[in-house]
Amino acid sequence: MKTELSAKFFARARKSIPGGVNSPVRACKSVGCDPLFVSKARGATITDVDGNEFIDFVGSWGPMILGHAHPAVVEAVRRTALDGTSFGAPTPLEVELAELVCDSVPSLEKVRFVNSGTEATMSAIRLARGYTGRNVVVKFDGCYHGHADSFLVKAGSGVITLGIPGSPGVPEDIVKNTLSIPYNDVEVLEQTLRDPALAIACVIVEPVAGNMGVIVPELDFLRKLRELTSELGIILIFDEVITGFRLALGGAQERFGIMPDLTCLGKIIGGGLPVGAYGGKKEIMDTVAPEGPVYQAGTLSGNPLAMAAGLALVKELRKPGFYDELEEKSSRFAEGLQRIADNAPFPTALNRIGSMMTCFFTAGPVRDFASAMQADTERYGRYYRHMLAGGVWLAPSQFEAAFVSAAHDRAQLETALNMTESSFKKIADR
Ligand code: KE4
Repeated sequence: MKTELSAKFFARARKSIPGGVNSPVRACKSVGCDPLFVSKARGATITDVDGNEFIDFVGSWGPMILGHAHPAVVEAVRRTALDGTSFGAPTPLEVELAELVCDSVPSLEKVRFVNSGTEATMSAIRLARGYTGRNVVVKFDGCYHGHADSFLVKAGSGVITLGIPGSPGVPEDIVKNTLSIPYNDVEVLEQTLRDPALAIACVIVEPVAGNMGVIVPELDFLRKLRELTSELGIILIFDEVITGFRLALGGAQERFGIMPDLTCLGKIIGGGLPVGAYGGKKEIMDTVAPEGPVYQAGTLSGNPLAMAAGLALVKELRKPGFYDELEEKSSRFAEGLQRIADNAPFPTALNRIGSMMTCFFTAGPVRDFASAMQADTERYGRYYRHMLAGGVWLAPSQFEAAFVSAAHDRAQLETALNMTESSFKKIADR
């Protein structure tokens, strides 16, 4: 595979951008190769600057549920841009998208748009602290909620991928208000939430973990979490930046029938443009400025291009049968993966829900951070490189999700399965 142009861009990039990338996990450090630079993408195909084409299972880390460059999304952005790109004033587009998002996500009565998932979660915990007057935030080991100071405690995604303990620059007196406990552990959850010494403002959880690889909650875990937070007056925040509009139109909360007090969204609702959102019960959201005293702001929040892209995308998701078709395609693909994994001469564990999945290179069950960390990341690196050479674009980390989109066709999914089977044979030694 020719990679000369990517190599040249990477060398240039490293002179002007830290690590040559604008987000650490893209540097491909944990999978033992240099990043390829992308020139374009359409549907489920991504093309690098050297002209190599790949079947894409990263989907820009989640937003591309329709596939890349969907005509409705592209036309909406093109048309909107002709009338200006940002005004710093309200537009009808953000009202329409807010109404559509609140109509789609069961627990949302009001929503505020921001520019990233990190801004959404950062704002949601500030709101929870402002609303309750308490400071402690409880999160779960291996969950990642973006890079705001309060979250960089035993976080997932790039933090575990790079094996960094947290991050320098996060003051101890911030971290002391963040408690991280094991995912799927009801006993520790109850002990923690009932601890009278803790003034807990909120619990924030990925209702399906996507940042230590995919880990599905055991149903009593979310149910107990909702029961305890309701009983103790603790705000329950579902971080649905990945699962929102991914697992169902109404996200994980619709799929599991468990309603949080606040929800954080991102990725899909921007159609690939920078959008995040946080929302929930009116009584809580009306504490946000200018309605209430909890301050949060953003120059580009509600950006018309991003709103137009999000509107076009969400309207496609609301068409009858969209999720049934995606589920059918994803489960057929996962069954094929499972058959390959079952015959692999090394331990594997496939976790899948809806169109998000992770094949862990360790014996299952993978149900929390500790079991995920048993994965053989060196073997994953070899798997990644074989798949890339074979034309399949995976997340450059064992601790991320692979996504099936509406654009993946049968032939592409079959090709990916065949490539997986052949890659497994090549990495079977040691
Ligand atoms: P952003 O600030 O990256 O838009 O969103 C942060 C975030 C919040 N919550 C969840 C559940 C998330 O998964 C994320 C970001 N996801 C990672 C990949 N799993 C982004 C990829 C990257 O950091 O480059």
